[in-house]
Amino acid sequence: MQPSFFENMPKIELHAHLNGSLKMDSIRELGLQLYGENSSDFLKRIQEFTTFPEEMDADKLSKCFQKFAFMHELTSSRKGLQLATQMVIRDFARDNVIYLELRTTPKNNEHMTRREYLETILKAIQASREAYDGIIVKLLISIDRSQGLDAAEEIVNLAIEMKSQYPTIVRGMDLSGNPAKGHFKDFLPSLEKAKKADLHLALHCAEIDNEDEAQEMLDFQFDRCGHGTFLTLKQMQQCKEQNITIECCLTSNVKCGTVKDYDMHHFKRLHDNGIRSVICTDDCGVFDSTLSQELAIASKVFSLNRNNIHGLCINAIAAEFCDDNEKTDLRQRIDKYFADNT
Ligand code: 6MZ
Repeated sequence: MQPSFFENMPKIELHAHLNGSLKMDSIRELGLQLYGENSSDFLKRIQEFTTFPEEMDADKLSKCFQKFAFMHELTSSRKGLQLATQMVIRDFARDNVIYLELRTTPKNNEHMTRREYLETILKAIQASREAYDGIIVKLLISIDRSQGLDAAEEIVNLAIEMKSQYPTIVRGMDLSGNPAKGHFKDFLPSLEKAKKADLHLALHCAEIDNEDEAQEMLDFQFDRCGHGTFLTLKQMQQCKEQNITIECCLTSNVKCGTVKDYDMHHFKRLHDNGIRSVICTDDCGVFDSTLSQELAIASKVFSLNRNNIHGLCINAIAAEFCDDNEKTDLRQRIDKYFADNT
């Protein structure tokens, strides 16, 4: 299959962090819009943020988290955040993504409260549908495990409130942030509350080797597992039994050093064992990739044929946090593409 097959294919993205999905060109554009004449200092710093050392480094994942500070600076004002959200949606739409679940951690600073942060993004999402060719965008609200429990509690309460105000957009919650920091157990009450309020849960789990924590998470039960890199085979089977879909982010894992190389990626084990997985980008800006490229890599490295790729799309539809009418419509669009491109 040619790269154009993946580029033209209508695609579904289920694991994309808003600030990590700002592409280099969009960062430049945003810098110019925000800082105008004074943007040259800022532009000089761009290069360092998408550069990853080639050699394996045990600390690579932690270093990756330092890169986000750069984007957070750009989106610390309402204007910057609104423009960034629009640009991220635009860039996914340009890659023919027709359904996008964006996730982000609400931040508070001198310009915005966490509520205002979310409202700014929600307005930008509402405006995006017409602007970018009918793309459907949902929002998952993240708890950052490296931050405290008070922040988590405030964020869950906001998520519940925003879900009632924007029921078709706010669909679920995520637990993310540096997996070496914080403990899942501490966030249990907040996540229980989210579950009771019918928010779907897509949680980062087993991104690093911590079998006990992964087990606690699986026993808690949630809808989708971000990464799942270090799940044991038994835990993968548990995902299958519990109908948990695993969001595989190939380039992210390789660049962060949690997977040595593409051909060592756990996607293969999942695929071979019939455990439902999907291909996602994670942070397509930071990792300089696109969903089309990630699917092309998966197809090449794991020898996936057209039916396998179609199967991955069907997995993604099954795992989306949207309503059945939207799923039916997306399924028709994707099936048509495969029928027209035999
Ligand atoms: C865990 C990640 C992540 O929320 O500011 N994030 N959390 N594992 C990953 N693997 C590489 N990549 C990104 O987007 C950036 C934030 O998403 C989380 C981190 O908390 C990061 O600061 P937002 O929009």
